Amino acid sequence: MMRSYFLVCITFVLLSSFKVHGALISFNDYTRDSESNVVTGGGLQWMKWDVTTGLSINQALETYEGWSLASNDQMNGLFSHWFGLTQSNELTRAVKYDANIIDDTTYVGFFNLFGISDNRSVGQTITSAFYGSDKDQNGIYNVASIRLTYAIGASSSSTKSGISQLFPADWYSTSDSVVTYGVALVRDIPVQNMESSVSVSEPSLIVLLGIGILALMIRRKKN
Ligand SMILES: [Ca+2]
Repeated sequence: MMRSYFLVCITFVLLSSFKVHGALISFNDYTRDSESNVVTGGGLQWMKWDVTTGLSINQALETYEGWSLASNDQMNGLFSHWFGLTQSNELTRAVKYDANIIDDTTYVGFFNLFGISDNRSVGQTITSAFYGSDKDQNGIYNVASIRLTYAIGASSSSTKSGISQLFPADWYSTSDSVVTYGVALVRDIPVQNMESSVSVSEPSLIVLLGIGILALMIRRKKN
């Protein structure tokens, strides 16, 4: 009886400590714990784009306290790091088309980290998010979009080609929402973040140790 209770305790502790630590998804200097919606990279944290799918900029900012809309510069930084793209002006549409995409794995890596906001398009893989600084102050913002012209996992390689683009420039208001677009939310990397992955597991370890000692004591008493 005591032994089965002990086993249940151990299992519970082990399960709860595993829940905190999922696998670390890492690509192109960006990382995300598989249990988390937060991507860390380029000196920033990004909310996965599919978390805010269908929300307007206003709704996303209301829902996620402490987060702000990614600026033009921040989105430019992300796109130039991942895809070698820059958009210098709010009103300029930066488009790059790769008829023979060199490296699909970069796209797939991005989707794995940032999620796929568009699960409606068949035969292609798209993720999109609102962002912008509204430098021309007309109340209209931008959307970034990354698209593979085939579905991830598709076996046909003959049609493989990729497009990545920021489009259209200066197009959506803060109350507009699109069922296949997310909102690019960013925040500074929390100071305690570096230590949290270590400190979170400590209480579980202590509990585990305590249970172990308790089990030993019980065993000793029986003997
Ligand atoms: Ca604008």
